[in-house]
Amino acid sequence: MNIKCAIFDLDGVIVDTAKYHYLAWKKLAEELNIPFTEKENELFKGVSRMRCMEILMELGNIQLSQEEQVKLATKKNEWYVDYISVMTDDELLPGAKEFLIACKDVGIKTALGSASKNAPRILKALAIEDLFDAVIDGNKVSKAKPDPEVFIKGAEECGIPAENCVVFEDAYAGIEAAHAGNMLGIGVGTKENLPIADVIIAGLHELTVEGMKEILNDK
Ligand code: B16
Ligand code: MG
Repeated sequence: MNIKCAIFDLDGVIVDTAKYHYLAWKKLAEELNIPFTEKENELFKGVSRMRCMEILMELGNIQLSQEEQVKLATKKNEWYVDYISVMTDDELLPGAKEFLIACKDVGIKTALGSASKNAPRILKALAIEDLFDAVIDGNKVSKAKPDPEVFIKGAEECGIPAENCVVFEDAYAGIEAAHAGNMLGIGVGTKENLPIADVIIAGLHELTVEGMKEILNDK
């Protein structure tokens, strides 16, 4: 496979925003008297805000009107935005910025493919918005991962065919989305959590662009 475009998920690949999502959902869960720990929070990773709200209702075995769900999810988001408003580039995951710069240096296009509607704000806080040729986020897609829409749009905006794109993802549904879009999926995490990934790395600090090209040449 000849790589021409690398598409990156945000939370869990470039930055660890999961801890802030966790704190905000936990605060809401407490208001609703729903037990909520880091274990339940795993279900929320890579999933859209309103789907998270539905999962929270399932966990608490409660039903709320659509209007009430939107109101509570908005409240959660306000707390989340407060948490991330003080975020700095110290919170970039190891090797992420260096890897993006190295891709640019060798002419590999870069795209963001995230479910988060807060992605532009986060990229700005981390001062990495200039390192992406395309930013596709929760504001630009109508179908959530495992649907490939977010990655297909990223490839299109970069002008690269899917067969020359690789996706970096920490969520199982994200690797499924890459495959559904005819792209290879590099799992950021463990083989146990991401058994369907084409390659597994613990983080971008483990990989050089040359190393990635070599691995992908055989795929
Ligand atoms: P927001 P990713 C995802 O980001 C998070 O993993 C997930 O926990 C969150 O619910 C989702 O974004 C939506 O975020 O409420 O900010 O729109 O992994 O797709 O970059
Ligand atoms: Mg993620």
